[in-house]
Amino acid sequence: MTAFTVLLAGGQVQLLYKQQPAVKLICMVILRGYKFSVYNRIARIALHEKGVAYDTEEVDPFQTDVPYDYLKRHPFGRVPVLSHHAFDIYETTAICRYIDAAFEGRRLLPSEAVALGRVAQVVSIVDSYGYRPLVRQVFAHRVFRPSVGEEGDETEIANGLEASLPVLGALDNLAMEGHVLNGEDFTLADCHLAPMIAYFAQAPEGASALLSHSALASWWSYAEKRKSVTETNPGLPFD
Ligand SMILES: N[C@@H](CCC(=O)N[C@@H](CS)C(=O)NCC(=O)O)C(=O)O
Repeated sequence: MTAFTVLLAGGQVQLLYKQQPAVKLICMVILRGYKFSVYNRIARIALHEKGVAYDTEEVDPFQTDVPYDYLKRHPFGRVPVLSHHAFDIYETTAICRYIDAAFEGRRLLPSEAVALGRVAQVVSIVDSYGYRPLVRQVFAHRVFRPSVGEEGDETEIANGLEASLPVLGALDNLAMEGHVLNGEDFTLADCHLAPMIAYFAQAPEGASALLSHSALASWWSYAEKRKSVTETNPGLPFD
């Protein structure tokens, strides 16, 4: 602390204290998760969109020794968990809704009923039908595993590509309709989808499947340049 005096209107002198700039403030928001996790990145994109300052704590859910302290915060051992002061919350959709409601800034959920319904629909499609084929099958086996010196499984890639087509088709229809994924209003639907498409499009098969869905491809060419998306790009382990 630095002490300094000010002269008040009545002539009294008051001693005030000012925080030194070098003193680090304790961050109230911590995102606990795994750098390469798409779900971790969804929450990070929402935090960046709202301009929230946060710290990160690395937890790899794929290791066998996930710390006990973490499991107390997330009984299913997945990532991420958001901590805000003493409040912990897990499940990415819940985390993102909390971020949107708890912090100032532009709202990431539309107020209008049709668009609000579409946001929830995109999030649910991505979670229920998209994550596994796009990320765990196509990206993991074509891009991530080879990047760490492991062999990808061609059958997983082929099955993942096949299963990704109806997902891309459904998202393309929603982008074409224009209530969400429209390149104008960046919502929680964009936050949820961007990390999955970012990974999927790194596989050559993924990139060409995306290109044959023109509304979705055009949404991605807008979303991939968004600051919150570029700032949260985790790269690959040995980049
Ligand atoms: N329903 C969870 C899903 C989170 C999730 O599956 N995260 C992955 C990383 S992208 C994970 O923790 N996987 C560990 C595992 O499958 O054991 C959420 O919405 O947060």
